[in-house]
Amino acid sequence: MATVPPFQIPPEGPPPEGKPRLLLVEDAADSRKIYQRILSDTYTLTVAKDGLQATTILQHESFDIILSDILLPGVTGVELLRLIRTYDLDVPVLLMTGAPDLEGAIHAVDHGAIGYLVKPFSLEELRTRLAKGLALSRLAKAKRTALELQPPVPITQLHGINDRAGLTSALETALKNLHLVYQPIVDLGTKRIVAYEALMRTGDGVLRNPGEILETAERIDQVRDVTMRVFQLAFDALMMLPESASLFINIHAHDLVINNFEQNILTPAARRIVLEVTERESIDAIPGLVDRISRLRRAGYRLAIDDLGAGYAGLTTFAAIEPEIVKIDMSLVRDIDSSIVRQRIVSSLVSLCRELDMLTVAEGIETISELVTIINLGCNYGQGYLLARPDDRFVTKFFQW
Ligand code: G
Ligand code: MN
Repeated sequence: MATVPPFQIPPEGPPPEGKPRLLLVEDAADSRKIYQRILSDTYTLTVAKDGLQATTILQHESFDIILSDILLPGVTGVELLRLIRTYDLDVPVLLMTGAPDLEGAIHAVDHGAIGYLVKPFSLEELRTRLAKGLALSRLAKAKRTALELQPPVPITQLHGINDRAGLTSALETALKNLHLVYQPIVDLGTKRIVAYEALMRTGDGVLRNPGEILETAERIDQVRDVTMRVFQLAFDALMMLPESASLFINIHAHDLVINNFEQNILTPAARRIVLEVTERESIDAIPGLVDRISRLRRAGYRLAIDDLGAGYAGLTTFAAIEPEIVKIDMSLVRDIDSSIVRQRIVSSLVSLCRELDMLTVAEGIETISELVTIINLGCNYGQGYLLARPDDRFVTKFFQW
C-alpha cells in the first residue's frame, strides 16, 4: 500500500472554562455537608434543599451535571427529572436512592436519568459516577457537532407501494431471499480480524437493501420477523465463524425490548455476539430498556452503538445502553484526512469513549489516507472496503499497511 503521509493531531478545542457546575439537590443537611466538602474541589457547587428550590434555581442557571436525591419533599427527584428534560435533553442527572426506592430509580433511568447510586455508596463511587456523567454529556455535545455535518436523510419511497397487502408481499419475498454477508472488523494495532459484521442482503426482489426492508417491516409492524430471521441466520453461521472472532449483528432498538434474545440462544454463543443498535433513530423512553439491557449482558451479549455521529444525539439512551463498543459513522470517516473538523470530532469521540472504557470502530474506511488518519486518532478497530468488502464467507486476510 502507499507510503504513509506525515500526520499531525489537530489542535483540540479550548478546554471548558473553570470547574464543571454541579447542582446538588438533597434534603438531609448532614449528607449535604459531606457532599459539599468532598465535591467542591472538583465542582462549582450550587445546593438546593428540595425539589421546589431546585426548580427555581434551574429557571435561572444552567449546570453541567445534576446530582439529586430521589425522595425529596415537595417535588420528587423523578418529577424534577421530568421537568429538567422538558428544557434540556443533555444535562446528565444522577440520582441517589435508598434501597427501598430502587424501583423508582430504575423507572427514573427509563425517563432519562443517566443512572442511580444506591445508598450507602462510597465517595469514590460518587466521584467516578459524576466523572462518567460528564464524559457522557461531552460525548453528546460532540455528537451534536457531528450531526451538523450531515446532509438530510432522504425519505425512502418504497417504490410506490403503500397498501398493506403490497408491503406484506414485498416483505415476504425479501424474507425468503434474505441472506447474510460478513464484513471483517480489524484491530488497527495488531492488524488482525477480531470480528465480522453480519449484513443482510436480498436477491432481486422489490426491496433491495436493509433500509427498505426495515422500513417496510416497520410500516406493517413486522420488524420482529426480520430480526428473528437475521438472528437465526447469524446463529447458524456461528459454527463457521473463526474461533477467535466475534459476530456483530444489527438489531432494531425496539428489538431489545420485544425479543427475548437470551432465551433463543445458548450462553456460550452469546459471548461471541455483539448486538449493534443504530443511533439513526431516537430510542429514548423505551420502557424497560435498562432492565432488558442488563438481562442481555447477564446472558453474555455485548452491545454496540452503531452509526455514532449520524443520528440522534441525545444522552440518555447512550447512558442506558452503556455500550462496550462504539461504531463511528462512515460520514465522519469519509475524507477525514483532509477535514480538520472531522478530525477534531473523531478525536474527541475517541478520547471520550476511552474515558468511558468503550472501544471504538471506524466504519467505512475506503482509502489509505483515511486509514492512517483513523489510526493516528487512536481508534481501536477499523472496517471498510479498503480493508475488506462484505462477503458471503468469513474472509481471512493478512493485512499490511
Ligand atoms: O448502518 P451500518 O453501519 O450497519 O451499515 C453498514 C453498511 O455500509 C453495509 O451495507 C456495508 O455494505 C456498507 N459499507 C461497509 N464498508 C463500506 C465502505 O467502506 N464504504 C461504503 N460506502 N459503504 C460501506
Ligand atoms: Mn452496523
